[in-house]
Amino acid sequence: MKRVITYGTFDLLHYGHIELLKRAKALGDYLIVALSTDEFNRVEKNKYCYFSYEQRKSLLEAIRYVDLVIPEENWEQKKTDVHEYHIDTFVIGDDWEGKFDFLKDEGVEVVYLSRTPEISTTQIKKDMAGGKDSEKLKG
Ligand code: C2G
Repeated sequence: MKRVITYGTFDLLHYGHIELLKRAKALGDYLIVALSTDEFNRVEKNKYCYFSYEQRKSLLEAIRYVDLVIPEENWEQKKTDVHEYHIDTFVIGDDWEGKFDFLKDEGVEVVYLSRTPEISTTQIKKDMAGGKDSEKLKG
């Protein structure tokens, strides 16, 4: 059984996230998502989520590609997570290209997948804030 892990905030879940999770699962048999907690997002990523950790967790658990959701509470845990969960492959979007190559020293394959263009949680928030004037929301 090939075990894959990925990390992220996954707020306002969208098709870019789904495409990432779908491709991540295709690299193995079991996919773990380490989901950034509200505190980690706020303190370390300066992200303020629309959905709480528990809400984001339940959304991810409803996705067919996801087998387990665990909390991401700090930057350092990846090094121990890969051993604790017997991970074969670490996967993340290529906006992080090169940032996690150190995991290769832990015997883990590191894969950076292309991001899905034109969609992001930030863009969704901007478009929704723009209301009827937003290009995206023109009926
Ligand atoms: N993603 C994507 N395409 C998009 C948007 C996001 O492929 N249009 C991917 C990101 O590259 C990431 C995952 O979806 O692999 C989750 O994205 P975020 O929630 O923005 O995660 P991020 O804040 O990058 O957190 O320790 C690592 C961090 O927790 C990663």
